[in-house]
This record gives sequence, structure tokens and C-alpha cells, in this order.
Amino acid sequence: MPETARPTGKAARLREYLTGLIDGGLQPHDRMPTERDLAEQFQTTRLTVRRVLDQLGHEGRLYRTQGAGTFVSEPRIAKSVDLTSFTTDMRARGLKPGSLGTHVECIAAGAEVGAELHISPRDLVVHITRVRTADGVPMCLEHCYMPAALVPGLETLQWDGSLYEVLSQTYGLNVEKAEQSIRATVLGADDATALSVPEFSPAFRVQRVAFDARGRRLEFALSTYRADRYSYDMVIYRNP
Ligand code: 16G
Repeated sequence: MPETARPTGKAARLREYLTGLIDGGLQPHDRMPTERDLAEQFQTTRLTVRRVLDQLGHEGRLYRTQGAGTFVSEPRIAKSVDLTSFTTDMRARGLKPGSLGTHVECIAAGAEVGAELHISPRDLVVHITRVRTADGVPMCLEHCYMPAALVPGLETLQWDGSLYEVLSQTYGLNVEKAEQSIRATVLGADDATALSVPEFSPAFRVQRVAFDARGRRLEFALSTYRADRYSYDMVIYRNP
């Protein structure tokens, strides 16, 4: 078993010390002590120090810049699995939601989207693509598809903000329930560029079908979230 999975006493103490620094006084982008200083302080090898730093790097708590050192990462945005919109999520965290490069079109659903929305592949859907931002930082790449029959004129409407607010206020459609799956992925070149991260960065791919109270399928959405800035948090209960 690798040392990182079953740390020696020194590695465990070092990890505790470093997480204390990250959670304690240090701010995002502050520099961590050097490998050499940590090895001396904990009377251990640089290899052990590097493994602990690497592990914290994989967990998204630290990042390294070649030749410059190791720094504290921005904290992850804890996304609850409650049914929310991007706008609500960001506001709840004191961040300003925004969108970049919004593109809206009315197209034929095609086989995959038609199957998810329970409509014919030839039926029209409104397709919205945009990069969602938090305080101006790209966080998530969204593709949303809605049956055009439910949202007439959405493609020509002047709006820039919360889709769920528009659905509710303009069309009287309220999302009540969603079926959602979350899986891991790595970003291809285009998605990585859109999210301002290097190609092959890890990401969460979230697929959602949203329903209203009458059970109508309002939206099929594919959202790709940066894994370095997101965690999915949930409260779970033991079955009685
Ligand atoms: C979230 C939803 C997305 C929805 C959007 C509406 C997930 C995985 N996806 O990003 O399906 O279209 O919120 O947000 O949660 P808005 O009202 O801010 O436009």
C-alpha cells in the first residue's frame, strides 16, 4: 500500500500541521513552507514531505508552480445536492453569479435530448450554452435544453441571468424535482479553455432532468464543473 494511504507517524503529523496552516492563518495563494524546511522541522525525508504535499495537491488544497513553490488553493465551493439553481447557489455563498458567452438557439432535439425530454427527435428544443461564473471566475459550463413548446419565444427574449427565474416569472414553470447523476471526467481542450484551466483537468459532469409539479420534463441539462473549485456535499440518513 502506498505511503500516502497509510501514513507514517511523521507523515500524519506533517499532514496535520499543513492542514492546520491551510485552515488556519493562511489565505488562498499564500506560499507554504519549502520542502526542505518542512523536512528539517519534521526530521523526515524530502520524499515524505513531497508525498504529503502531493496528496494535499490531489485533494485540491494546495497547488504547485514550477520553480516558485507550493501555494494554498482557493477553497472549494461546497455544492449541496439540494435542488437549486446556479444563481441561488452562488448567492447563498456570498458570490456574484454571472454568465459568459451565452448562446441561445432553437434546434431539433435529436435522439439523445429527445429521449431525455420524452419528445420526438424532430421536436424543437431551446438550447442554451453558457459559462457560469462566480465573482467573475469561470466555474461551470452548461448546456440546457428545454422543449420549445413549453417556452415559446425564449430564444428571442432579452434576458441574462437566472434561467429558473425566467422559467418561473415569464412562463409560470417551476422546477420541483430533478433526476441527477454526477460522474467524474477530464476536460478536453475546448471545455478546458472555456473554464480557464489546463487541458485534462478533472471535472464533475452533472446530468439533470428537471420536472415541474405536474411531472412535465422542463429541462435536460449537462453541467461541467471544475473539480478544483467544487465539492458535492450531502446529508445522508441511516434507514430505520
Ligand atoms: C444549475 C443546474 C442547471 C440549471 C441552472 C439554472 C445543476 C447541476 N444544474 O446549474 O440544470 O439550468 O442551475 O441556474 O445544478 P440559473 O437559474 O442560475 O440560470
